[in-house]
Amino acid sequence: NLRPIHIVGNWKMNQTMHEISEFFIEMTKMKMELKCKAWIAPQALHIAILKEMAFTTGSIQVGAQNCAEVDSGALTGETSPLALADMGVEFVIIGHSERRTIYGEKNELLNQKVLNALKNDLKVIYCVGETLAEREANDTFKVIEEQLNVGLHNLPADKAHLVLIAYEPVWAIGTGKVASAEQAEEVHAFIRGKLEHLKDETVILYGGSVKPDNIDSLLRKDNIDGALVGGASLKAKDFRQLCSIA
Ligand code: G2H
Repeated sequence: NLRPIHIVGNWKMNQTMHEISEFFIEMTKMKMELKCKAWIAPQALHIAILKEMAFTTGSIQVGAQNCAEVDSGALTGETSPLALADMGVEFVIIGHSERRTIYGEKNELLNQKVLNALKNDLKVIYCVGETLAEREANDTFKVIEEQLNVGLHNLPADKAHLVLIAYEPVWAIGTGKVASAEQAEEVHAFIRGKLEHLKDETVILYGGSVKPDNIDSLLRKDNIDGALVGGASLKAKDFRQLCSIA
C-alpha cells in the first residue's frame, strides 16, 4: 500500500525539561535516517518548546494529546484547538482510552472535539479500542463500530484527509501485552471497511505496548500503517529505532 508509515510518540504525562533536552541531543547525535513520519505529542505545557527543538532536529512534527470541543471560553484547564492551530501545532490525539476511562469522555463529546479540531485544520488521531471484558464478551467489533459511528459522525468529506485512526486495545496498553499482529490486522481491516471516506488512504495506527522488538511483525500487515507508542517513545534510542525499522 502507498500509505506513509507514521510513528507517533505519545509521551502522556511524562518528561522533564532535562529529559526532553537529552532526548533531542540524542536524536541529533544518531545519524540514522528516519524512514517514516515521526510525530511526538508531549504534555501541552511542553508543546511550544518541543516545536523549537524539533525544528532544529528537523522532520519531527509536534502535536497535542487532547483538546477542548470549542475554540475558547470559560473552560479552566483545557487546551483550545484554535490556540493549537495558531501555534503551528500539526495534530491532536482525540479519544485516547485514558481520556475515555479516567476522564469519562464519551463518543458524543469526542465527536465534538474531532469536528472542532478539523474545523481548525488540525490533523486528528482518533483512538478506538475495546477493553478486555468487551473482547471476552465478543463485543470488540460492536464497540469499535460505535466508537467510529458516533465519534466520526458528520465528518466533512473535505476534511477526511486530516483524519488518522489509532486502534489501541485497552488490554494491551502499558501492560506489556501486545496484541498479536493477526489480532490487530483483523480489527484494522474491519476499521478500514467501516470508514465512510478515503478508505484506502486513511492511515490506521496500532497502539499498545509497541517496542522496537515487536513493531516489525505489526508493520508487515496490510492495514497497519504505523504505531502510537507510549513507553517506548520516551527514550531517543528506542524512538529512533522504531522510526528506522518503519
Ligand atoms: C497506548 C500506548 C500509547 P504504551 O496508550 O498511546 O502506550 O505504548 O505505553 O502501551
